Amino acid sequence: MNTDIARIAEALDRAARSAEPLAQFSGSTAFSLDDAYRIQRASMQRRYADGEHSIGIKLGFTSRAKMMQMGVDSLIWGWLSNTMVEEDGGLIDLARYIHPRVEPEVCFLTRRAIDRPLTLLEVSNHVEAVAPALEIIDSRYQAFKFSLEDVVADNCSSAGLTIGPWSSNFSGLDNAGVVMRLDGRVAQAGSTAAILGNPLRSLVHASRLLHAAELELPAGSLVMAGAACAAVALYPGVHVSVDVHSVGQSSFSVRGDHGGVSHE
Ligand code: OOG
Ligand code: MG
Repeated sequence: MNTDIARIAEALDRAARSAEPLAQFSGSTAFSLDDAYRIQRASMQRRYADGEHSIGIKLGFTSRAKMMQMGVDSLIWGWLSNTMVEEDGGLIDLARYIHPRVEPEVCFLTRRAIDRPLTLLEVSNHVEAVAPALEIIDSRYQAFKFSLEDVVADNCSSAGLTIGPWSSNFSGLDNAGVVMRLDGRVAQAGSTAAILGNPLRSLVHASRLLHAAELELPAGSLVMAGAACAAVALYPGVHVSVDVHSVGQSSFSVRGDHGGVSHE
């Protein structure tokens, strides 16, 4: 299996860098969920070896809307690296993505290291700030189709993100309205309550998952809580914004001059 882990990690890393999709692995090479996380770490190690560094983690499938959209029903997590951050309010080039989708999220900034399983009460003491965020997910698999093991191996489709201004207003975060607009029209709307009943619960789950993996997350890390609503495909020229009630806004525009080349 070790050679398979290295081989699959390399293929996924190459697919991400070249923006060329590949076939799912789980159909041909069966691997366990534990092995999928090993592949994820091995592919991130390749990026770190080339000078990238981790800035935190993301949770996936923390809402019913996302589970149903993708046909996957387990909470998953992956790594965020410094090169994934796109400028808030900036211009995004689709050329570095395969078939990107955008989804509305909230992002947390940790104040203390997450080094043990935390309760919901304890989590608040570990968080410095919250921000509205947009996550750009981009599966490295053809047609954005995958099994649970495939998507975990693929670092949970992590590809890009924008983070709006940090806020220390946590009141009402358990049921804050979320609206994502494409070119000013509402594309997805919901509530942060859709994220495990309270997005702070994403941190509770993160603390347990990190502990089980014998990992610690240093203070000053980002944690993306997972999307409250389904993801929407990006296209050249579109302007995307998210508004999280009482937290704030984040937005970006996609360059209009990329031909929208499909690799499928
Ligand atoms: C996997 C990533 C899921 C979320 O917020 O639920 C995720 C995918 O949908 O491709 O980021
Ligand atoms: Mg997400």
